[in-house]
Amino acid sequence: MINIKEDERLSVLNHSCAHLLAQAVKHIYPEAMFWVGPVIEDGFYYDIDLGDITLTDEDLQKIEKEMKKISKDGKRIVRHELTKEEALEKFKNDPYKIDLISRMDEEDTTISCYAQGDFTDLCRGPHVESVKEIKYFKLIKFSGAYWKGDSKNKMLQRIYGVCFETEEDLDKYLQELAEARERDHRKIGKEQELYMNHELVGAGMPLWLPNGALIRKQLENYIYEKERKLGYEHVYTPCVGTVNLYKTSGHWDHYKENMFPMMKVDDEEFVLRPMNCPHHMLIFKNKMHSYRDLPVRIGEFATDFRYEASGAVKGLERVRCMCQNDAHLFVTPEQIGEEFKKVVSLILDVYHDFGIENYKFRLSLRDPEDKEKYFDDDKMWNEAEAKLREVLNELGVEYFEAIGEAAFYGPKLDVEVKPAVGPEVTLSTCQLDFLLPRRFELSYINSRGEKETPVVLHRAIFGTFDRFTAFIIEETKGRFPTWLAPVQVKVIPVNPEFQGDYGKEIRDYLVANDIRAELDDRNEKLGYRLREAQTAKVPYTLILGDSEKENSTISYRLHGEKETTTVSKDDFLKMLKEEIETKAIRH
Ligand code: TSB
Ligand code: ZN
Repeated sequence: MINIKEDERLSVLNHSCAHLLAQAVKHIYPEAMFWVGPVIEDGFYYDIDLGDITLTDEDLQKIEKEMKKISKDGKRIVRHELTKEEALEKFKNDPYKIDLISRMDEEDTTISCYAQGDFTDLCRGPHVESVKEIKYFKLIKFSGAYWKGDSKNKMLQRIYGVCFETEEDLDKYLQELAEARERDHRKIGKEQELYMNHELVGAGMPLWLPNGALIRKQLENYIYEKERKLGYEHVYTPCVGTVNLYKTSGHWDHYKENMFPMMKVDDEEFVLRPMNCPHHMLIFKNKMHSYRDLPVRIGEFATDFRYEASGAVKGLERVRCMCQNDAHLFVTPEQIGEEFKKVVSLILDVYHDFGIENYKFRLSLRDPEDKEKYFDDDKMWNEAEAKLREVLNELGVEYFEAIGEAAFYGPKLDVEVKPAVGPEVTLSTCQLDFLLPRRFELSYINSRGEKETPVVLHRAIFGTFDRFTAFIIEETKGRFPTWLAPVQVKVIPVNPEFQGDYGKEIRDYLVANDIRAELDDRNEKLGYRLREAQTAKVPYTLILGDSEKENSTISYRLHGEKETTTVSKDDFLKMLKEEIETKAIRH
């Protein structure tokens, strides 16, 4: 989808449309007061104080209608300049504007306003010449938003909208938006009963329902096998640690705002862990290591807790309780390049298996100015960053660089993907770290018999099972490949009275052969039961009538297709097994 903020003309048009929105709101709600109305990637929003009023869908339609009317009137948009003093006087009854004006620089004496008909707003501009030009727009949604994003402040009403130059552009955008909403993992997650949330458990704490749990289990088995083959050793460790553990690692100083607060138990101070590195460092330290043992690769499907702002929490994609597909690889300095390459290859391998094609590699570097977040050792940073760049160039992988995105302990390679709705997120990550091994005083005996500090690679291929599942739901639009589908085969006897037993027999045969098969022998019309299997996006539906029963065959229909194919049950099983074995992707 187009990024409106990056298109100069569209950006101005959307900004003017935000003013048009405000004017319409003012006509309908004369008491309304306005905070800010910026242009964003997918249009604009305006934060409005409507007193005690909470908007409804009908209100949005009413406002949109009023906007159309004002646009038709076609008033010019005129710029006025004021001194700070004049501005304070003009807006003296509007605490929001006073707040904005007061914070403007004394030297920055000219303050501009834009007027259109009976409405004036404080604004830097620029704007289109007349409201006539604002024709093809749509109000998209509304939500509550705290003033200045602070939950201690008043809740304002935020209205989102979007504006284009032509009707076709607007229609195309709305069509894309509708499709994106259709594949939003939160929608499919509900429809297919993959996960749920409950306020008694808490925001960002998903409960995985049986269907979702089945998918997750497949993902766990899949990556576990891959990692085992690559020499990883998996462990289990507690999802808490003492404050001292996180002081030792540096998280307490550099990552505290992302952590749940400390809790006291007897004389110990604990935190819910946000990362698993410290635990794995201690496991490495538990034993003497020679350079011959390295790399040591410690993996864990580890539960972590992070404080994410309540507004940022989103389905399975951004949660407060997550499970990382984590590993820490302890290597000699000479092994960094080789091991980093192996991780990148594993990422590519996994993406290939899932048919993931739209992603970007981001090399995340430190911001050398930010001495607070990043530990101060330029030599170490420069070396680490150069090393990652070198390997990426060697591999011929395309990537872009992002300053200030590194972890506090080192630079990293992140894989960025775009969800159906909302901004890009990181899926996989591989992070280079010279710092934590030192802080934990880790060592191994090198080939000269001396003690040396290992280097650590932190890596998560799926990122978290939570985020990866969200992504895979959206990639497949809920049409999971057969190996991942919670229910792989739905067995439907045409008439349960006559072929019910045969249906049971086939279901039992499939289940005994490790296929996730379910029987639908309810007393419902065949069409109804077939439709339900379609809606649930079950890969295979078996339709069993008299002829199938007599000939000991089955007739199957692939999801989304009309035609049925008749084969023996053994042939069907063989075909299914092969599809599952090869993790075939459904298109
Ligand atoms: C890779 N210590 C490293 C680890 O060894 C680490 O924790 N890295 S991380 O902070 O980048 O997190 C790993 C992955 O978790 C990210 O790449 C991202 O895919 C996923 N992740 C991060 N925050 C969230 C969240 N709030 N919800 C879901 N997944 C998340
Ligand atoms: Zn780590």
